[in-house]
Amino acid sequence: MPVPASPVPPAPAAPLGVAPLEVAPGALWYREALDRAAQAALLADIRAVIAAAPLFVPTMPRTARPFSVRMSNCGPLGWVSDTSGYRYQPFHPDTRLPWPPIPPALMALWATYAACPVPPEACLVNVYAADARMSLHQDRDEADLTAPVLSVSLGDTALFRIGSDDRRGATRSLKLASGDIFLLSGPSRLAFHGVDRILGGTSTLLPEGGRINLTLRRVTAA
Ligand code: MD3
Ligand code: FE
Repeated sequence: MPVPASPVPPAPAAPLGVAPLEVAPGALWYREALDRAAQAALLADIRAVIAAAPLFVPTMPRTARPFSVRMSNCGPLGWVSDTSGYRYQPFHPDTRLPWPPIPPALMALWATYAACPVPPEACLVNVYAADARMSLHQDRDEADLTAPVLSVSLGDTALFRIGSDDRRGATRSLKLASGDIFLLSGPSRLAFHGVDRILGGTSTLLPEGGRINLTLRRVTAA
């Protein structure tokens, strides 16, 4: 049976009793959603993902300039960038092996927070050293731009910036801390956003310092 086109799902009621802050229409910030034990368990899962799918350094399509953020993925698809462009593909760019599966704990977070009837297909793992950043951009490499994106922050706090779907529009800055969950749905799905800097020494979760951000994404249209 074909799945009928559905409108962008409404914001979920506060899961686990954590009230979200709606920082822009459809952008829901669940501060301290994960306690320390849940963060540590997720970190162990992601260490295993990185052991199977080593961090790679993406490069800008036009200039071949390396990103300061290192990346990996899990799930049937993973986001990569090189001189051929930005894209999702089912295998690691260096090892050519399939990406490892999305850990069950992350699938459970999608079920709890995303209010999306279809499962995520990609989890992008962004690893920020103390001096890494991510310039203002939109996420629009996904064929399905109606599904939400779910972000989980681990480690040092990020000074994160989010605007509107107009690059020249006003932006606001948020400090995304370890254990925060951020859901981008509705009009905010196409908001420009980036990471201005990492605030060193703000978390003890990662012994090496820095930050890991996980984003769960739906890629293909139903
Ligand atoms: C707003 N990552 O991987 S997560 C990215 O902290 C990315 O690593 C940042 O931007 C990071 O593409 C931000 C929060 C986030 C993720 C996806 C979004 C915000 C978003 C998609 C649309 C609008
Ligand atoms: Fe993004």
